[in-house]
Amino acid sequence: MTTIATTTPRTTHADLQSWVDEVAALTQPDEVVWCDGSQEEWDRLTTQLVENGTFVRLDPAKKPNSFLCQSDPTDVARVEDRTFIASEREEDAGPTNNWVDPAELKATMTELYRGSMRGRTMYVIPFVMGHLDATVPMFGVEVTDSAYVVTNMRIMARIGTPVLQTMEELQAPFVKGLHSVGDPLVDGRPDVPWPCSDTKYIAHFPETREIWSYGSGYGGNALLGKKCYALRIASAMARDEGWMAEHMLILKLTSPQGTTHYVAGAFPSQCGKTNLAMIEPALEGWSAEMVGDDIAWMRFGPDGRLYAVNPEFGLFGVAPGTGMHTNPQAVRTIEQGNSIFTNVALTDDGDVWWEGLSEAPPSHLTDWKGNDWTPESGVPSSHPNSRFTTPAKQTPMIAPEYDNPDGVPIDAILFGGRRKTTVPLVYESRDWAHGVFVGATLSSETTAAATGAVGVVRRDPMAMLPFIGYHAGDYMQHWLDIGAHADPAKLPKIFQVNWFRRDEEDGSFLWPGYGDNARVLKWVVERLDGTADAVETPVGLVPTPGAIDTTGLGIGDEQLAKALRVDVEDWKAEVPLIEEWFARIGDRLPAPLADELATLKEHVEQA
Ligand code: GTP
Ligand code: SPV
Ligand code: MN
Repeated sequence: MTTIATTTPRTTHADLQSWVDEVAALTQPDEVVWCDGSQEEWDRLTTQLVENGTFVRLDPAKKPNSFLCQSDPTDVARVEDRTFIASEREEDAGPTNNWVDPAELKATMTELYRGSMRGRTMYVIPFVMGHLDATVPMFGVEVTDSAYVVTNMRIMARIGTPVLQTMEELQAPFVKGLHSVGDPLVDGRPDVPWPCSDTKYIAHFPETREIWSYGSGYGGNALLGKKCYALRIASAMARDEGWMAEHMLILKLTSPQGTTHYVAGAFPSQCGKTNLAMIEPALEGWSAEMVGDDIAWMRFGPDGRLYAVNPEFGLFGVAPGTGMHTNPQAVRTIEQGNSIFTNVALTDDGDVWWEGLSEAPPSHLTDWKGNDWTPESGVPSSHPNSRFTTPAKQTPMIAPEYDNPDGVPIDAILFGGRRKTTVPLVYESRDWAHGVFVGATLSSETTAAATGAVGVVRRDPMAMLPFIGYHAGDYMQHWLDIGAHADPAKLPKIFQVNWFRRDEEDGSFLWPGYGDNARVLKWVVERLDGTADAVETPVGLVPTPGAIDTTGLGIGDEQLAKALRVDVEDWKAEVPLIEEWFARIGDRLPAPLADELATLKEHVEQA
């Protein structure tokens, strides 16, 4: 028998209490702490993290109540090859997920968890994704032995006492998230600033709505409300219940005439969601407000339209490339403090810096690995997947609708990825089924958000490849079903965008991006309103020359034409890649998508 310090019941939620007791008995922490989400708790934990060498307190005059954290250099990104969808049947995980039999995986992981919290504190974090006053609040509880996780969760989700009280009142079901860094403190060994393990598992049990995470303290591996719950588990719930859990930003746009539109955008990791969600439009008279920057939960409203909610409470944003010239809103958000910076560089005067924050780098820094750094060092000062964790509410341009549990009605969905070639700056799909095809065949170059090679083109359906909690073919079918249940006139229109196309001659970006992306958004909105021109191409509807507002744009017509061009030879080369992708989906590929592929093939052959 193992005894642990806290065995007195702490909640009247019977299922929660017995699960916490069970986990504590298995993992054997020194202490169990129930997180209340208070300021006092934050102050206590951040102070402790500073004392342990995990956090460096930044100069309060520069970043009040903010901390720098440098992770173990091996634990810096999501680990897709160690991520598992352990559904009862292998076929339900589909061809794109790693699968292990759930009983077998639980047996393996139980042995890893046995005693894994020795010498540590086990924190119990009650949280809700979305609003506590939603019609059906979406509860979760994360049990973790990482104080870093607790502090990040307090920024990223609504946590603590009010959540627990409502859970108790409702005796509500909740998603169980078990997390251990997998580094027990035994034999008097002192702690390290960033405990983790070489053995990593990010496991999901979709039928029982459970998450078991082991060995990593980083981002999407460890902040279980985010990708694990709000996408992988929630996508399985959404399939069962007729809604959608998507890797999407949500943006409110107001035209100079005062009309408002809501746009959602699915771009793979590190492909521009946060930047578009915080856009400062380069076009006079247009304004933008952020509803969400990473995840959208969409349900049909009583009027038959799709309404999106951002289930998160904070931003876990990519640091490199974030500066006053690219994303001024993000800079203003983090300047207010109350933020955690992971794997960026420390300035000599107690502030943070990363590539792209300012044009000229400081003459000396401590880099993300703790080494002296100068502009001559020849390596980046910050990890390419370094991040800021910051409260969404601090964003100056946050939309008031962010607080509405009913969400906002979506007028348009953008799919986008990083493609050096082939994919034009923007085009519109012909109808919902074609739009689902565009999403299902979305492709992008891989980024540093996940471990593994960077820059390799892969298919990333709806930017959800690493996040679909079930069979990818069934997921595509679910999108078609959503369309079939709706009045076509009320469905969002679907577009594809590509901010990352390169000039074949010199390799530079053809499109300036960032604030200038408002020009593309304007065309999208005008298409919704029926006022903008488009030409039919083999892939879809592309703006006519002149349909994109170029007032004050820094590039010439010729370059814009290159960005918009549909090159038939490129698309002839794309078709076999799509065929290969669909072959991988196998016999659960929805027939309408096979038909769409046949149509595309016909179009490019006839062009
Ligand atoms: P995750 O948080 O990983 O899901 O990423 P994200 O989709 O929110 O991407 P984010 O907005 O953080 O952008 C990732 C990188 O792409 C950053 O370095 C940005 O500076 C860069 N980026 C974003 N938008 C644009 C753009 O319009 N053009 C170019 N060239 N780069 C961009
Ligand atoms: C992503 O990789 O898409 C992210 C960062 O938003 S993480 O939370 O690590 O998943
Ligand atoms: Mn993301």
